[in-house]
Amino acid sequence: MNEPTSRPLARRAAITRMALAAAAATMPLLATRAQAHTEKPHAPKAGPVVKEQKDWGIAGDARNAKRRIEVVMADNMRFSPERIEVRQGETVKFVVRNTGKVMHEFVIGTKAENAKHADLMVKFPNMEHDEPYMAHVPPGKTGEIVWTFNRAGEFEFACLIAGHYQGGMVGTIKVVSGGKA
Ligand SMILES: [Cu+2]
Repeated sequence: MNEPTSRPLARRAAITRMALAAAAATMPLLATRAQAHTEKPHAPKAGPVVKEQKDWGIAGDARNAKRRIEVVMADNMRFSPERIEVRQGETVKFVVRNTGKVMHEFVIGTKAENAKHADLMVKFPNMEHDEPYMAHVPPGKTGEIVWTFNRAGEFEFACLIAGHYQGGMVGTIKVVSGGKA
């Protein structure tokens, strides 16, 4: 109160410091997230799959997969089929074929999770990522994943390659609880 002229300056300095601190706090977070993805090689999976419960299910065992679903990915940014329905508790072996001329991927998740991940892929287009709920499939090749849908709900499968998700390369998976699928 006794230094009316110096106060606004001090406040501005404080605001700048806060802004810098905020920027410093977010930058490493992004870097760490991207790094966490790059640490995992794209090479074929070796050793046991880490089974982590996700909102959209958990990694499954191939021997429990009584159902096999073929999904085709094409350069028109579409999956075929675009809608899949499974029963809660069902373990599905997805055989994902890329009939296009560019890389595509099949990533299962919630709508929110895929959207978040897709944003990250736009910011870091070369970000490598590999999880049991993803299949990265080069042109002309076929990928496989085994997933257990132990939670009911509406989920998504998507190609998160920069531009593809935004181009509408998304499908839906409905996991129905109870006896009917
Ligand atoms: Cu794609």
